[in-house]
Amino acid sequence: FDPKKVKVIFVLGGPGAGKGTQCERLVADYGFKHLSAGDLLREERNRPGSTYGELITEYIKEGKIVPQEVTIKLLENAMSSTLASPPSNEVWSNGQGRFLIDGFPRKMDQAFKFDASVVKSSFVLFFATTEAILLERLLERGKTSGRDDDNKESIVKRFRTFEETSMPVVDYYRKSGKVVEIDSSPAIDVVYEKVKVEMDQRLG
Ligand code: UP5
Ligand code: MG
Repeated sequence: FDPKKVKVIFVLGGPGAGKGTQCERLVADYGFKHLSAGDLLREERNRPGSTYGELITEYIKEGKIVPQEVTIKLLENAMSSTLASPPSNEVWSNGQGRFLIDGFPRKMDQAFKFDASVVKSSFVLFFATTEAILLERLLERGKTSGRDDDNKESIVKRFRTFEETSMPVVDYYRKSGKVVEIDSSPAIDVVYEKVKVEMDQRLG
């Protein structure tokens, strides 16, 4: 597809930081197409006949990053099918697409590959809060989410991967001035108000 026709915003932050929650609101107010890398991986794992099912299950439980080829392919496919049948809203009808890519890139090789071969992001929304808050949110969600990584053992592994592997990506984009950091400790509405201010400044 033609990268000039789309605007991509990466949404990063630790496990449970509120990426998905804030993206949902942005979809409603700004006409974004929301693509969560984690959701795409979980869908692929559940797809009958998927070659990668077992691999994805194992990586997610261990909080490790699935090899980039798999994730980038899923994102590219999802972007292509969105462009083939775009959401019916004003933004997309004007021929300009907007994507929120949630939970990606979370490893340097993914960042390099996606920037070079798919499309460069306009900026990065980074949700930051403490591990204590993240843990509380994830354990609470784990009571009903059915996600097999919402348990204490997997959560601790996800935290470690985030610090060691994903924070370097945030710092890398920070050096090029692309990171918009938002404290996601307060209530959902309070966080979203801040997100909107940043969006309005950048999207015009
Ligand atoms: N909540 C949210 N905001 C709140 C607030 N301000 N105040 C109070 N509560 C708040 O929120 C989490 C929970 O907190 C919810 O119950 C929510 O109501 C509440 P959510 O919006 O779901 O947070 P999010 O940041 O989306 O958390 P998520 O668990 O989805 O983050 P992860 O990054 O861990 O999960 P993801 O699905 O992105 O990835 C899962 C796994 O997939 C990874 O660990 C990895 O193994 C694999 N993966 C890859 O290998 N490669 C990739 O590129 C991407 C993923
Ligand atoms: Mg999420």
